[in-house]
Amino acid sequence: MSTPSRRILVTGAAGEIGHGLVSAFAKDPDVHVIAVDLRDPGKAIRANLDDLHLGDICDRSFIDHIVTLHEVTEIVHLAALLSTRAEHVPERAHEVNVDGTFNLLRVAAEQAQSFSRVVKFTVPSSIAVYGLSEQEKSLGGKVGLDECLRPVTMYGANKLYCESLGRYYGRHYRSLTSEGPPPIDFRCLRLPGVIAAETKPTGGTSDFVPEMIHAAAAGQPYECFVREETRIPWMTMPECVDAMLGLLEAPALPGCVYNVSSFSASAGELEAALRPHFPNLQVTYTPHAGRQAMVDTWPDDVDVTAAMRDWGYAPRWTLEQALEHYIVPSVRRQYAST
Ligand code: AKB
Repeated sequence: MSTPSRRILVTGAAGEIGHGLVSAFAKDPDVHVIAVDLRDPGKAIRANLDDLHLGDICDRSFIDHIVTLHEVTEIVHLAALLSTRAEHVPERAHEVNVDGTFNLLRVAAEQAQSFSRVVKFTVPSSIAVYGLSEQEKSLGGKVGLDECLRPVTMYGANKLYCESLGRYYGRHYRSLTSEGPPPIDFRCLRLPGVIAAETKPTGGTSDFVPEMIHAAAAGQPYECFVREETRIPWMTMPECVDAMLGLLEAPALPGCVYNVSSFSASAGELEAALRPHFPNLQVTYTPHAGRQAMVDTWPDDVDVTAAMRDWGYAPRWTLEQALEHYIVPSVRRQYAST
């Protein structure tokens, strides 16, 4: 049997995006998937992996060993501490989100140089890189890729820095001395709030929408930790996985960082859209001052035209379509079987 030409290292494979991506990769016989996570990703994900290594991305010799052992050709770096979790342990968040990413970029660059071939490096960023003032937020509308980049959270600051670090490795690495092309093909997707019906989120500040959906399906009341009118952009998990794959598979790109989003909705709009599907839904709003302040600096919506123009990204669903085609049937199925 010939060796698969794509050997992809996926960090954070046990998480929600990891699950979707790994099962998509498993369909391609030309892809060998090597996963890294702190915890065992469970049977379903394990079945789609060629190799699994349990360990910490902050441990450079561990990463170095795996990348060299498998002669990794691509890295999909999903491991991160999300915004709410990161505010509780900001120093640890910096280690994981920044030092971990730096380790991977550094090892990827060494790997590229050893084999004289560019290593593709794809990573999610987040709307948390934005930091709108009260006045900017009050204007509403779509915010551009390069506007209002003043994050107020550790997670947002980490992600914004990693966008720059990736751009450096991808476009400007050792610009004074190096003659060849940069060692990394760096691609970064700035994600909105992502809604997964299969798993309950933890550690994020956009969790209020997925939490409300899961409470609705479980027939439980939901106490929302932000105000009813709190609005940010969203996409569902299948759309997120498709967007990651679209970015990953695209030929050479003019940009490094792209916004994606399917629709913009407030907590109250989601509640109203859920009610026809779950008429007994009970939602109360008890804003948590700290989490509200964080989400208030994130845009209502983002401009996705660069992604549409450069690699054919197309938002798939409106809120109502997302509920009808994915969220409601999937979440119902899940709670019917528990
Ligand atoms: C979070 O809430 O931290 C994430 C994000 C918006 O990146 N879901």
